[in-house]
Amino acid sequence: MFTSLTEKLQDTFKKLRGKGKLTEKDIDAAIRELRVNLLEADVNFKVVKKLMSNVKERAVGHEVMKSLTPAQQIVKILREELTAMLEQEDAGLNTSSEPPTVILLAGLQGSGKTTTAAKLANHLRSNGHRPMLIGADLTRPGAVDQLSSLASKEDISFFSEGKTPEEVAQKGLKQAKKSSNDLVIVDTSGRLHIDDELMEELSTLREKMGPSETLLVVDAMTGQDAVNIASDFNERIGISGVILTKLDGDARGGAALSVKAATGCPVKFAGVGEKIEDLEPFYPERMVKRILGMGDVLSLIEKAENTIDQEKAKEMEDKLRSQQFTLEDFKDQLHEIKKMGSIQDMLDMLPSGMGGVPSELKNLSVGDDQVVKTEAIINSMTPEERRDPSIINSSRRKRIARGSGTRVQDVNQLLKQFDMMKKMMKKMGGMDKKKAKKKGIKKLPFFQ
Ligand SMILES: Nc1nc2c(ncn2[C@@H]2O[C@H](COP(=O)(O)OP(=O)(O)OP(=O)(O)O)[C@@H](O)[C@H]2O)c(=O)[nH]1
Ligand SMILES: [Mg+2]
Repeated sequence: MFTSLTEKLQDTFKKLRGKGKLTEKDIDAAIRELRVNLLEADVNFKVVKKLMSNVKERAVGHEVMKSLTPAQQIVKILREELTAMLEQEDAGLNTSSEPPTVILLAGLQGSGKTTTAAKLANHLRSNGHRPMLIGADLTRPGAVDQLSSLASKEDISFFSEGKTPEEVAQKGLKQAKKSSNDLVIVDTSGRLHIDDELMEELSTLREKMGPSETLLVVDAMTGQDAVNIASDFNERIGISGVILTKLDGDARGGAALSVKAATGCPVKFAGVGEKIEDLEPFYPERMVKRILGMGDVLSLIEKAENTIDQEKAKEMEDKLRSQQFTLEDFKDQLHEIKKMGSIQDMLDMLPSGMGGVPSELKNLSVGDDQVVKTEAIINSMTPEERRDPSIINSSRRKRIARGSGTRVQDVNQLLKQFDMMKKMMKKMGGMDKKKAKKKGIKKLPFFQ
């Protein structure tokens, strides 16, 4: 993603790096280069102009921090200006106070509407919604089947009955009400170009459905075209936001950097691959970090969170709340933790102040070996022992160690860790859900 722009920017920064103090001439030269970098990345020229004038003003002015080299200073300013440019207050999705909320997806042919519809449904479901997908693309043969098979693969409700797009959508909405889906996502047909027929179809759908969101799906790789398409759609039917797809294949970044500034439409989500989980909310800071080549730890964490089996997490949460967390569940959970990397990674996501995370727990490594060992130990226990570890006396410990090919110390350690984990969970499990969410505990897989 953004590789060519990032490389160019880094080259420009490298040239500045050796300098102890930047003169106005150095800054001018750097800004000229940055301008070329951005234009080559297909960033809208008006956006580049504004951005560079802001950077220059601040770089030449008195804003110099002692702790930074002049080159770092420029990176810092550019980073802040880019972030400010991408920042949007209206980034979240609007929902209807009278469910089901309607989300209408629009866009040109092949932009990624159908794929994005399924990704979005999956994303929203993991945020607690009960979405239904409505296939209202009756133009392209196979379009309905494409969405229906994505839906059934992911076990998402699906509807597509009717002769016209609006009939399908309206019937779908009725069905959603009946089956208590709180949200519908309507996939519509695409065209090669913006034409009157498409606009009419979409306008009718908007009128009849009263969507809370009309989201334009655009291919980020088309750069400036994406900006023009967004402007046109916005003028003709009015859109509430943009979903940029195929950012994973976009080396230049022009669309990501320009759409908001050039059209005023917020970018709400980014498609970053072909798989169902490859959709993320558009976070300006992260985008900028990626563009400037600063890595993106946050996104990685979030990805890991989303790979966690949602249903299992829900089940786990219920068990935790009712204090029925057993060693069997602990064993299952180990696999989830492993997906995160380590238990340390998971615990690090707890808000500080939740406190009292015992160091023994922190040190619990969850490499493959450890998981295998822990599983072996738990497998060697009787169902009764798994339910109630307090009955595991020293002779039972010996038997379990023998049975699992481990040492008694290993069994002891596991039991101790389990006990602590349970205590910690109890503390959180007792908290009401809202409070836990507020404290950020929802980040813990159990609380998703
Ligand atoms: N790499 C990548 N591919 C994507 C992304 N989003 C969609 N695609 C691919 O783009 C192609 C077109 O996607 P569709 O969802 O069928 O596009 P559409 O807008 O519904 O197309 P029409 O219904 O023909 O208008 C598919 O091969 C998708 O897998 C993305 O974020 N990254
Ligand atoms: Mg489609």
